[in-house]
Amino acid sequence: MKRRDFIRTSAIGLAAPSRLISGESLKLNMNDPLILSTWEHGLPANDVAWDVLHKGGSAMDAAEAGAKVPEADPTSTSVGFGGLPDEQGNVTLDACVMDSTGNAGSVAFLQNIKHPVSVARKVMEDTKHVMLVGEGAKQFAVSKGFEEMDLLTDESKRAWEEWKKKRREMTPHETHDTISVLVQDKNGDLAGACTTSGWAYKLHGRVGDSPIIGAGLFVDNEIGCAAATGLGEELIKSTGSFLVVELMRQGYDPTAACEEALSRVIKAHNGNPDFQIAYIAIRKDGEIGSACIKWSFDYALARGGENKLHKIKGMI
Ligand code: SD4
Repeated sequence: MKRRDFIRTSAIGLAAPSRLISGESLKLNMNDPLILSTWEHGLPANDVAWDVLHKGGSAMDAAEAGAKVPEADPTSTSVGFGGLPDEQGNVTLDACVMDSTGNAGSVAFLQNIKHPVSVARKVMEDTKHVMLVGEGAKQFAVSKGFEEMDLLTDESKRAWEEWKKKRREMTPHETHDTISVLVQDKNGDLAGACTTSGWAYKLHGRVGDSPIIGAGLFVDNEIGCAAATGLGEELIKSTGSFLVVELMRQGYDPTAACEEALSRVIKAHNGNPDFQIAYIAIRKDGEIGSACIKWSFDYALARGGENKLHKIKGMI
């Protein structure tokens, strides 16, 4: 083991408590709901989610409503309507939801439907399944009353045509901004939603982490919840969001849990990955955390009547 790795491992070893925690041991801070979401478009998403909570909606209602904000916004080029297309010019969308009962729904490689997060919720609530993909997901959405529409805007079409001239491979951090929304309502219940148009100019048919339960999002109402943004392939391989929640169960605080999950990815890439992953996490007692591999990452936090963007620096 290299010295640097040894120091990192021992430092984490010291920080990590040795016993598993249970929900009962985390004191709930009732009546203090909070919404935590990714990137700057998390701010307007949080506003809408907050309204939903204020009107008595559940954590799941709020997370879905928040995620729908960038989905509908054509200037948000990595989510929903206006999202950058795959290499063939198709906008293909991934989304999932998970609620406080541990129930989950997801859609992947969905086309021509503006609100994949709402289709994911319908999969969760109206079917026996967790995940629908592609044409089947679209047929299901249409059967539930979702309208088909062209999601490629003039702007995103222009960007794709420009890209086609050189066909340079883009990594998600260049076109980033998946939205993940984590919510704790006034009862202390947790829920989350995640939605994206994925890696810009990807291969047709590519699916990222965002619709994969445990990769892009995971909720365990006893312990906490976590969600991700960044290079989906690496998030899938590390079962990232599930890992963050499990580390919180082992006693890591939310930020330490995000860092430990990322340190494994960093190590797997010889200490110097050339991509971004960022996590956000809420522990059941209302403590929040976040970490990112490199560069910087912004998360939006709404709590106590304030909705603010916070910038964090990368671990390497
Ligand atoms: C993906 N995780 O499809 C998404 C991309 C992303 O910010 O999060 N971008 O891999």
